[in-house]
Amino acid sequence: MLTLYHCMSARSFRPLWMLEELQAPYTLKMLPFPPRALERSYLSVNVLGTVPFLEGDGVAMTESAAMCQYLAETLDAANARGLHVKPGEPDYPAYLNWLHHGEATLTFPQTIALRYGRFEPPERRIPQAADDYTKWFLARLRAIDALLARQDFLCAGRFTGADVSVGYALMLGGFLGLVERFPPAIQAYWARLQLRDGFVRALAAQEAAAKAQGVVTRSAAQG
Ligand SMILES: N[C@@H](CCC(=O)N[C@@H](CS)C(=O)NCC(=O)O)C(=O)O
Repeated sequence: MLTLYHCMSARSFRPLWMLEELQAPYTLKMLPFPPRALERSYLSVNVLGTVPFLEGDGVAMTESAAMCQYLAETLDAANARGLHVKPGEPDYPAYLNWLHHGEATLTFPQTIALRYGRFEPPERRIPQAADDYTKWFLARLRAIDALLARQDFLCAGRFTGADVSVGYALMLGGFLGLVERFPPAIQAYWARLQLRDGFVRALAAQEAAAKAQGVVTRSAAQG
């Protein structure tokens, strides 16, 4: 069975959401944030000290977008849930693009905004960096805005792992207080994603696991 190491609403929410969409069995190990400082023993599991870490059945992965792709491909071989877009489908290139866009283009600037606006002690904060990278993130929403103005999901005419990857960046945008600054099509898309059973179950799963494992239930990103 797969084990997912997770901090409340951190990027590890991506594979957690995927596991819930797929209704797959898994073990959820909750960690305080940042584990590198607050749970030093975790470094012997993942030398980077980051979450997510997915292990079991020959798996040892540290990248959330790659996990979305891996889980969709391997846990739903018949693709009954449609979360994976196969190489033969016309939207396969778009699928890979948006899957990686969620982390590489959208989440990257958010983490700078969070670090220099919120996580660092006050004397080390850099308001200009936080502000600039918030604007960077909002400007990078332009590409998905153009798409979502004319379709419900990012690609293939259905909900896929790419929506989980990008959806998590929007969730983090919510923690940064930016939802009102999302363009209307993205606000509507984000509202739709939050209604999904898989998303609701993932929220409940992390809450229940945190309580059971004695980890605080508030995400560090919520400030
Ligand atoms: N590119 C990686 C980034 C992983 C990452 O940096 N995770 C953050 C949480 S959102 C983390 O563990 N930060 C704690 C630290 O850097 O010590 C992914 O998409 O999974």
